[in-house]
Amino acid sequence: MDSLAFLAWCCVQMLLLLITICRFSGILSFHCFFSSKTCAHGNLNFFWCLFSHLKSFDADCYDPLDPNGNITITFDVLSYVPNGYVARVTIQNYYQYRHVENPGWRFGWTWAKNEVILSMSGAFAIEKGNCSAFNQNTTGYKPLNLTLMAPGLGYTCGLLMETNPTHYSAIGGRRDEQVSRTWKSRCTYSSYLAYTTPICCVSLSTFYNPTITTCPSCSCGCKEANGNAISCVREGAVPSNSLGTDIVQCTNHMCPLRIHWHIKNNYQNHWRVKLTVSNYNYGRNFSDWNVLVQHPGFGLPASVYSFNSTTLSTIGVPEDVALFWGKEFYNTELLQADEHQLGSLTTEILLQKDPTSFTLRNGWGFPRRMYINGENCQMPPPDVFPMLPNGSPRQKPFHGQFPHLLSVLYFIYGTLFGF
Ligand SMILES: *[C@@H]1O[C@H](CO)[C@@H](O)[C@H](O)[C@H]1NC(C)=O
Ligand SMILES: *[C@@H]1O[C@H](CO)[C@@H](O)[C@H](O)[C@H]1NC(C)=O
Ligand SMILES: *[C@@H]1O[C@H](CO)[C@@H](O)[C@H](O)[C@H]1NC(C)=O
Ligand SMILES: *[C@@H]1O[C@H](CO)[C@@H](O)[C@H](O)[C@H]1NC(C)=O
Ligand SMILES: *[C@@H]1O[C@H](CO)[C@@H](O)[C@H](O)[C@H]1NC(C)=O
Ligand SMILES: CC(=O)N[C@H]1CO[C@H](CO)[C@@H](O)[C@@H]1O
Repeated sequence: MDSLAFLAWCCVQMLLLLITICRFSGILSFHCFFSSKTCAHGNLNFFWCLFSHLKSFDADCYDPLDPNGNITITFDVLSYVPNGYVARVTIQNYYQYRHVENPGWRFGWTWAKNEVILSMSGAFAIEKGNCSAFNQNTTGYKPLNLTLMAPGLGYTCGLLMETNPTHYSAIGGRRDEQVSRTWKSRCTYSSYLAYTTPICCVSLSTFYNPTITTCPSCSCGCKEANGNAISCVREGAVPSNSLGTDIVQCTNHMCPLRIHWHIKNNYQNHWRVKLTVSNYNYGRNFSDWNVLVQHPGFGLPASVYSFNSTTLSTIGVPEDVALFWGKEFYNTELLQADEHQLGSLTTEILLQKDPTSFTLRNGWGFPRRMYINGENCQMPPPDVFPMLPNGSPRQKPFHGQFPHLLSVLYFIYGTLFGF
């Protein structure tokens, strides 16, 4: 390999990171971090996905809230050298709320001929290819079978396709140059490929009804040995070797993550919600988490006290969509459960009322859909949502005449249930 070291080359541009001098065969993989929050809005509306015929399109592959989301891989061939070529590989995350968890991504491919990687910078080449199979007449074929682990399964990458060569500015912006050749591939995510069961569920409660609507049982698997049973540990019985493993506390839902939506107060012009995310996992922290809420109330300005937030533009989705994530140096990490408590994050949200649409009837005050880290959470069915008290004159839309009574009710329920 030493004799080939002179080919080492270096250059870093754009998001990623690697320069390869390519020549033989094998699978390349490297790991490294890449940007977690990339927001982009495209107008493309086509979408395909492997396995889309196996389960509902909506739930698994096509995400109507982020229809253009993709991870784009670009191979820019910068130059040809006597026995190979120098390429820059760029990975761009165009998903609005899907990031790469620890320990980071891995990316690889198979070579068309018996090429190898002679040198790389900006990433680590774990496997460089088979030097014994090296053939001096090999030229620049495009890599095949791209594989992206981010960090687990879930992504399917298309073939690398020839596109217009990338232009970049050189000499401090005074010259526009282009690379020799550019190939692009689009990788898309399917939670069906990544997880066999959901990883999250939603529970609901209100100030006006003492009944808590729990997560649907067996949302993420069942405790009992009835086919899709998963193992769990009793509350408080922390396993000693849980670090880095997915060991969840036994619950009726068996989900590692739960989001609780509590309608807390109803004021004249505002209403207040408490949002709590709980981690039932004894061996896993979630860093740079995000929570997405689809709910009609978020079109108006809202005050979010403990999380960072934004509204997302979504085309063709009737309700507003808000995205929440942690505040730096405060709660960007959702900690694992321990023997005393669950990992937890919480915020209150003060929402403005739109007098034409606001109501507490018929479950209007509950979210339509919630995601955590881009994974859909199991919602309870609407027929078990907390109801307004039966026969009460106050089941008409609330208009602020009753805040006193409601706050007393809330106080009682809040004390009983510890919201
Ligand atoms: C990937 O997403 C970006 C941003 O939404 C979009 O501009 C681009 O066309 C998409 N790529 C493909 C191949 O669809
Ligand atoms: C490497 O290539 C040589 C020659 O083609 C072959 O005999 C050997 O089995 C290959 N090794 C691996 C690990 O593929
Ligand atoms: C790689 O892709 C080619 C077609 O591009 C296919 O024929 C081959 O079976 C794939 N190999 C693997 C290991 O997936
Ligand atoms: C999660 O974070 C806590 C606190 O920083 C740390 O003690 C624990 O080891 C972490 N767990 C894992 C699995 O990394
Ligand atoms: C909110 O998020 C933005 C983007 O990630 C960040 O720049 C800003 O510092 C965050 N604010 C707080 C208070 O963490
Ligand atoms: C493209 C090219 O030059 N291919 C040659 C590679 O080497 C083999 C055998 O050494 C030749 O048969 C090919 O023509």
